[in-house]
Amino acid sequence: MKIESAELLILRLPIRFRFETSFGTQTERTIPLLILKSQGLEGYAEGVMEKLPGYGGETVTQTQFLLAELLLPQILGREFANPESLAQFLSPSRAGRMTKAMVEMAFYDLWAKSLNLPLWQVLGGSQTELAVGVSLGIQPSLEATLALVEAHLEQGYRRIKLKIKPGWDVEPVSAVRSRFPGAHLSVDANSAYSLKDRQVFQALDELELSYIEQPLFEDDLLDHASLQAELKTPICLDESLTSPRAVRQALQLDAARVVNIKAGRMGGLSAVRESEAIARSFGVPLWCGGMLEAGVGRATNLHLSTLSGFTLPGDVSSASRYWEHDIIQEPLEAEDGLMHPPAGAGIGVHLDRKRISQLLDRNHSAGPLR
Ligand code: OSB
Ligand code: MG
Repeated sequence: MKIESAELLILRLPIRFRFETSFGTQTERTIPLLILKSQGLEGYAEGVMEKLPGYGGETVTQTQFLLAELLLPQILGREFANPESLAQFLSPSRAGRMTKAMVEMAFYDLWAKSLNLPLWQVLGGSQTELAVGVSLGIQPSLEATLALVEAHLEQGYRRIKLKIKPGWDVEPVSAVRSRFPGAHLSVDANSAYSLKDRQVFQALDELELSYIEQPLFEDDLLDHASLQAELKTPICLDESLTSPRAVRQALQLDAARVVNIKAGRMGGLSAVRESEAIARSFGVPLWCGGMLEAGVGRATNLHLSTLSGFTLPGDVSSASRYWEHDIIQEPLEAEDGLMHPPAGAGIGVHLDRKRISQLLDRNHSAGPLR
């Protein structure tokens, strides 16, 4: 399939809540939306890079530069036999993983549409009823935390993840655990601690958490292994897992016993498929992470969550939690903590062009790239 042309739109969406993590507070997202065209079809992908580096270090401005100067000149007008061969073609380039992921994912959508198959089938997924959870940001008070957890448990979410940071960890998490003894609970530190903070993790280890996500810095694989050896609670890595290689090495070192998968962070869906197979071979469960995606990214996440290794509830909750008005026509909503990949070819969703035109970020030039 030949990639005939590409269009990049940069959108700005206000988030319906204030999302505080150990690395900062987000109230809106700047979302690059890539459209690849071929044979009268359009493939869509959302980028998860940020306006300013926070979580993963890649920015929207970098992405615009890489697409215009490096990646699109290489792929436009070129024939690719399938998405894996595009991923292989891109892999030697040192371009940002999130940018390459966006290109590869848009081509996956295009490819699945050309086969007239839903993306999940092309990926080799099998489970189409997906248990999902929520990631709750740091709240201004214990009362607010308890009320938010209660509201989401009442809605049926199958796992509650609490963001923690130094100074906001053992106390709020213990309070939530005492109030909701049977809840499936986890915490996410987003790399905010070091091995000097052992007592925090010893205390959290007593709270029957499903896992502790990314406690230490992203390149501290050895320190994660030494922390894991001291804990009964599994460590789940997020930021550290930037490739299938990183997944294999983390699992070989016993630096993690649960794997968070994000297609953007790992460079695309081919890397996700490889990582899923590796984790499965180690008997390690996976779940699909989230990056506050709008409808296109959320739909892609639902499709990839159908792979059989994804046995834990992911961070893929109702779109209406995040957005007053999404960028796609289809609602993507959880019911009793369950979601389904959209039916239809490719990612199975249609852009809401009118909404998108209202959201175009005037600070960024956008439009057709060839
Ligand atoms: O660490 O999982 C994370 C959001 C942005 C960046 C990193 C993370 C997150 C979340 C939110 O936890 C997940 C979501 O609701 O999409
Ligand atoms: Mg995380």
